[in-house]
Order: sequence, then structure tokens, then C-alpha cells
Amino acid sequence: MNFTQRLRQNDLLLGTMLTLPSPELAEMISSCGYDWLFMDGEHGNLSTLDWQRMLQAVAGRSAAIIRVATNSEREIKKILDIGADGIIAPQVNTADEARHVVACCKYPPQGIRGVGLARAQGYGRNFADYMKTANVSIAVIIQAEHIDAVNNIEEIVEVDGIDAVFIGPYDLSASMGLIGQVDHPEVVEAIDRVGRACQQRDISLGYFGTTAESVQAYASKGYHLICAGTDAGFVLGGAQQTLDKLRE
Ligand code: 3PY
Ligand code: MG
Repeated sequence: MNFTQRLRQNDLLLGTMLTLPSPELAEMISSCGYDWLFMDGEHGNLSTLDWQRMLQAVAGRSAAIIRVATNSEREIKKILDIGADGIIAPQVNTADEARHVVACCKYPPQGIRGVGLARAQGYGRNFADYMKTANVSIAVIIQAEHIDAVNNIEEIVEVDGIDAVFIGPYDLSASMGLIGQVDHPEVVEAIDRVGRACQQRDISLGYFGTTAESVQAYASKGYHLICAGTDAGFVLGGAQQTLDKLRE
């Protein structure tokens, strides 16, 4: 069963975030057994070619879900054409924006995705098979990470084709004047409103935290798309801890 099917049936999917242009790190981290990798093209300083090299290094061991920097048709098309298993669209604040993101991920007649011959289509060799399956096998994940998205969430989740809503606690807290206070009761209440709307529509929920501990509360609330930690955080944490021990 592929990632998107597992997402749609609400399997628990454990992931971590990649932010650095390193196929070797992607290879190592995917070999740990993560179900999925949240590859951050919004804040990470990577080109489409960097992502392609990293997908090649991951080699299907983990599902590769790339967060696009902008929700433009042009960018989403390129990211899907290099063979990502799905996208995460940041800052989707209205139902119209959600509809646009879904359309960018689907070939006509369901959407507006352009037809190309790239890595996703086996450079042409798997064209026919890919065309048959892509519209259902690509995961479309939108982020709720602004108070406007929270206020529109009941309308947003009515849009067909959304496979999961991923909370961005940091941007959400910032939009509420509580930057970084991801556990502030008002932020938690806003997140819970998103949670209720998604659960009513049986849409999977995702949450990011910098540590395993920070995502625990949401895993317990029934969130299934979990992302904990980052590549940079693992390297920094390990390097610092080792040096601190040496100094003791
Ligand atoms: C945020 O917290 O804003 C995020 O986008 C995390 O993925
Ligand atoms: Mg964000």
C-alpha cells in the first residue's frame, strides 16, 4: 500500500524533516525506517535538482513529500515531475486556495497539471501507467497555519481532493501575535478547531514538532501524520552533546 492510501485510511505515519541539500543525509535518514520525509522546500535552501538527487538517494525507502515554497502551478508541477510522492502546500488560508492547490496536483479533467516527461514518468517509459495512477496516488496535503485558515477551516475541508491538513504551529502562533508559543491555550484552541473540522470530514491531520516529546500530545489526539525533528537538529544535537560530554 502506498503512502497516500495509508494516509487516506488514517494509518499512523511517522516522519522527520529534511532541510539540507544532502543526498547522503537523505539516504541515511530514510534508512532508519521513517514512513515519510517532510522535505522542506519552503524554508530549505534547495533547488529542484537538489530535491531530485535526494529523491534518488531515498530510493523509495520512505515516502518523499516536498513542501513547495509557493503554491504556484509552475512550482507544484516541477516538484511532482521529479517524482515526489506528494506535496505540502504552505499557508492555505481559503477554500479557493485549497481548490487551486488540488487542481495543480491533478491532470485534466480533474485539474490543471501540465503533462511532461520527467523522472516521475520514468523519463517517458512509464508515461501511460503514471497518467492512469497519478491523480489518485499523489498526496495533496495543505497547511493550516494562519488564523485566517482556522477561521475558514469548515469551508476549506469541504474541498474535494485534500488528503491531509498539516498544522503549522509556528506560523499559526505568529499570526495570532503569540510567535513561538505553540502551547499557548489560544493557539491550542485554534488548532483544536482545525482538528474538529478535519475529523468530521475524516481528513487526516498532521503536526510538526522539533522533538519526539513535542508531538506526543497530538499523536494522542489522533493525529496520524507526524513529523518530529529536523536533519540539522539531529546533527547539531549530536555534535553538541558529544562535545559537552567530552568537556565534563
Ligand atoms: C510551522 O510551524 O509554521 C510549520 O510550517 C511546521 O511545519
Ligand atoms: Mg509554517
